[in-house]
This record gives sequence, C-alpha cells and structure tokens, in this order.
Amino acid sequence: MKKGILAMAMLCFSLATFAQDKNKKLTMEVDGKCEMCKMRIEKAALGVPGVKYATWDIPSHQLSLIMDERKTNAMKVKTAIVAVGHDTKELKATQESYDQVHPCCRYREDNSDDSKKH
Ligand SMILES: [Cu+2]
Repeated sequence: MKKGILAMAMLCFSLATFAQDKNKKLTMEVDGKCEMCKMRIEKAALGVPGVKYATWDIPSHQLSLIMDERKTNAMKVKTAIVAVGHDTKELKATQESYDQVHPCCRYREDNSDDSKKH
C-alpha cells in the first residue's frame, strides 16, 4: 500500500517536472497593427520574469514566446500584454489601457469608417 502511494507520488512528481519546461515554446494571438505595437507587445512580454524570447508578427498577429514554465505561464504574459493595451484571445485589455496606446495603434477601430480619419 505504502509502495503504491510512493510510486504515485513519484509519478506525479515526474509528470510535473516534465510539464514544466524551462524552454517552453508557444504562440498566442495578440491584437495590434504596426511596428509600434510590435515593440510594445514584445517589451511587455519580455518584461515578465521567465520570458526569454518574444517576437510578434505584424501580419499574422502571432506572438511567439520561449518561457521558463517554472517561473511563469501564458496567463501572466497575457496579463502583461493587456496591461499595455493589447487584446489577447482569452483576455481583453481594459478601455483604460487601450486608450493609452498611440492613436495609430487603435486596432479595435479597424472596421470603422476610414474616410473619417483621413
Ligand atoms: Cu501600433
């Protein structure tokens, strides 16, 4: 009985270790428009302790990350990104944070009438 519990504990431990990759690669969708958004998004992502690499692709809106899962997780990165005003799929920026982005970066107004802006 005791051996069984020990084996289970060891199995759980090894699974947990396996699940926590120190160089975990992942991509997530982040809304944005331009080079300025790219810099803002990457800076926010890299500002999260444990994030080693972050690059955001303008046309695809994909943020590619390499992170130490023992130190951080996708949710923390998303929280940092919405804090600077960029929406992710699961988490949206508050109106307040969104209002802080540069007017040319107002990605939410993409579908509005362009003729009014120019
Ligand atoms: Cu921008």
